[in-house]
This record gives sequence, structure tokens and C-alpha cells, in this order.
Amino acid sequence: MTTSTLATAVGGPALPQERRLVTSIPGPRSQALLARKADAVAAGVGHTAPISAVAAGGGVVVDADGNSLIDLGSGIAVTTVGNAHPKVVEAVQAQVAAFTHTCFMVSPYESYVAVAEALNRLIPGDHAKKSALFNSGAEAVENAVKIARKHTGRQAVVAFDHGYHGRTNLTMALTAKSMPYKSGFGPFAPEVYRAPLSYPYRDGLSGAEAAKRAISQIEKQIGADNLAAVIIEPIQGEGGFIVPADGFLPAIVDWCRSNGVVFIADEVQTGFGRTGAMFASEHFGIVPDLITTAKGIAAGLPLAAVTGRAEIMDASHAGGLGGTYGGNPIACAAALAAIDVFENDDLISRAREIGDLIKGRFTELQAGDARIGDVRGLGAMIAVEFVNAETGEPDAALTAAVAKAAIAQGVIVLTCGTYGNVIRFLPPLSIDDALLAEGLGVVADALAAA
Ligand code: PLZ
Repeated sequence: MTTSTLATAVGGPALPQERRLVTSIPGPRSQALLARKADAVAAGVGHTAPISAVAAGGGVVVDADGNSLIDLGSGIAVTTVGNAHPKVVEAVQAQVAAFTHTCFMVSPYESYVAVAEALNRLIPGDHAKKSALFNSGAEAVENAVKIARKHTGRQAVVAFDHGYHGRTNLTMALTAKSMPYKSGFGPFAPEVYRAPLSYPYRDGLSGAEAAKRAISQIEKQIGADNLAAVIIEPIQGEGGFIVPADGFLPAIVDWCRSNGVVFIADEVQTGFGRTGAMFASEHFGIVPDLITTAKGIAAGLPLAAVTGRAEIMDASHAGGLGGTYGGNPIACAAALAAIDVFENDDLISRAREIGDLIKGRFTELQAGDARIGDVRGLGAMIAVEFVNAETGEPDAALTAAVAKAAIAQGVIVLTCGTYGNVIRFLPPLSIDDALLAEGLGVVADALAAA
């Protein structure tokens, strides 16, 4: 893709596609907002970049002081098609003017059904599928578990080490990491068990070995007869962009299928083109029974879904699933426009190109810098794991320092990982090559200076 000076060609408002710092970060207007935030917003709600955002598009976020920052986070993997993509804006504006809400459970409307049809078509597997729509990733996960329990008549659920599934009570229970997600917020939902993951960089196991270890633990500690579902992110997101070894996921899926256990792929972060396939499950050759989606599905409007085998999805009694806003018409309009962009603008290939650029840059750096322990990921979902050069131990302090310095220099990057030692790259697919390269260069400089 050629470099564009304005974002209009690739989506988003016509913002100059440049990194531009006119004040230090945060500038005075951003500082004023953050002071009001500290007074008005609950202390538990954090923020990564200390700015007051006023516009975003292409590969930039503009703040109230006129700084233009390079966006390598997409609002945590959400604005994959580009922020304020013109087609999404147009669809949302038309829908808002027509009607804002009826509640699908009260007066159904076409866009909800069209999103369900699109999901049923796009999600891996040629079996009969059905979908139900919700508002957030956590709500989708909650509902996938409800559906799996109803279908199997069993209660236990297995989640994995390093897994992240949300902040509601059941999804906190499914999430592995205590700080900041769970600490002090219990008691958590019962009948949730944790199994060991495949984490090739740290465990050195083959996929088959890691699967054997997980399955043996599940059989011994829970028993298949008690198990409704296994839920796993095909690539752990918040946990550190952990790509399991080849064969791990297929072995778990096979075991689930032989034991009547519902296999749920949580593709909230990995879904919708992010990994260079429409769904990450495709990379691993697995066909999940249920898939949860959110984030990239609707380009920033709150929408989530559970999609899966029709006979499982239909297990619930009539009226058993729903919610006031689930599948809101404005969010559905955005989703249909975003799906259209994915399919017509070949964003899947763009995700792969972006991934190659990021991986290339950091693999090159890794050759001369032992603090870069691992560079991994698929498509435009790439992470760098930082370690102590001598011991190989996770280096969270270095990671935080690099991220902080990059943001101060006008590049929004996110960290993640159980050990807090991973910087993850999730740029909007509307970013151009030059801007991406500049953003990566700033991160590389921050690392060199750290
Ligand atoms: N499942 C795989 O990645 C959300 C969390 C940000 P919601 N990840 C971003 C934070 O710190 O709160 C996520 C995910 C996976 C579920 C969720 C939850 O999605 O839309 O945030 O509820």
C-alpha cells in the first residue's frame, strides 16, 4: 500500500497521516481533562496514553492540544478497519436517523438478522450455524457458557493459564491474572477450572505434549462427564499474544468432541481479520463449536456475538437469551459496513503485510539485543516479549519504560502479558507503511535508550 498524506483513501476522517508533536505529552488541554477525570471518574478506570482524544482516522489519534499520535493499538484491537471509517460513519448516520432502538426482543429488525447471517457465513465450518448478539466481549463469553451448560446439562468450565475473558463475575473467574483484573473482587463464579496452556517460548513443549498435559489434568481434576465447555483464545491476547505450538488446539478440540464437551474459541481479540485470517481458528485448522466475537466486529460500536453449531445454539428455551441492547441497530449497521470493508478491501492481506513489517523489524533488532526474548504473533497481532538479557526472566520494568517513552514521543502502544513484559502491536489496518515504520522506529529508539 502506498503512503497517503490523508487518511481518506484508507478510511477515517481526512487527518494528515503524520506524527506531530506540538506540545509535550500530555499538553495543557490534555492535562486539564485528566485533572477532571481524576475528580469525576472512579480511580479504578485507568488509561494508557495521557491525552484528550478529539479525532482519529487512518493510523493516527489527534489530541486536544493538536498533537497527532501514531496509533499502534486500535483502542485494543477494535478499530481494525480504521477509526471513523467513512462507510461505517455513513451507515451509522443513516441508521441513527431512521431509528435508534426498538429492542430486538420487542420489535425485531433486519440488520440484526443480517449480522447473524454474515457471522454464520464467515465463521469456520460448513455445518449449520446460528448466532445471538450482545454488547461486549464479556457478555458474549457469559452467554457462550450459558448455552454450553444448557446444551450439555453439565456445569464445569475449563479456561487456561494466561487466559483473559472479561471483567464480569463469571468472566473474571475465567480470567487467569489476578492483578489488576480480579484482586479483591471475589468471590468468583464456581465450577471454573484452569488448565495449563501451550507457551512454546517458556515451556519448550510440543503442541502434542502440552495438550496431553492439559487433557490429563482435566480428566483427573474434573472428569469429562462434569465438563460443559472448554474456552480458549486461539492466541492469548491480554495474556501476552501467546501462540500455542502446532497441534495443541486440534488435540484439545478432538478431545472435546470425543467427550461431548463444547469447545468455545474466544475470538474477541483475534477475530475479524486481525491475525491475517478472518478468524484465528483458521490458522490452526480447528472448527470450534462456539465462537465469541466483539471488538473488530463493529469498528468501535459496542457489539458482540456468539456463533456456533445450530443444535447447540438452539439448546436454550425460548426467551432464555437476550438483553435490552444486544444487537442494537446502530451497532449492527456499523458491523454490516465493517464486514463489507473487510470483504471488499482485502484487509486480510493487509493484516499479513503489516505483520511482516512489524515482525521483520523486531526480529532484526532481536539479533543484536538479548533483551528481546521473543517476537511472535500472526498478522497484525504481533508482540515482543522483553526479558533480562542475562537471566531470561521477564522484564516488566523495561517494558513499561519503553511503552511510556514511546507514548511520550507520540506513539500509542499497549503492553500485556501475565508478567507485564510484552509490548503488543495492534495497528488499525488503515495505517500506511511509512507511518507504521516511523512508529516502530520510535519504539526501537525507546528500547535503545532504555
Ligand atoms: N475476551 C479474548 O480480549 C477484551 C480488555 C481490556 P469486553 N480484551 C480487552 C480491559 O482491560 O478491560 C476481551 C478479550 C477476550 C473477552 C474480552 C472482554 O471483552 O468487550 O472488554 O467485555
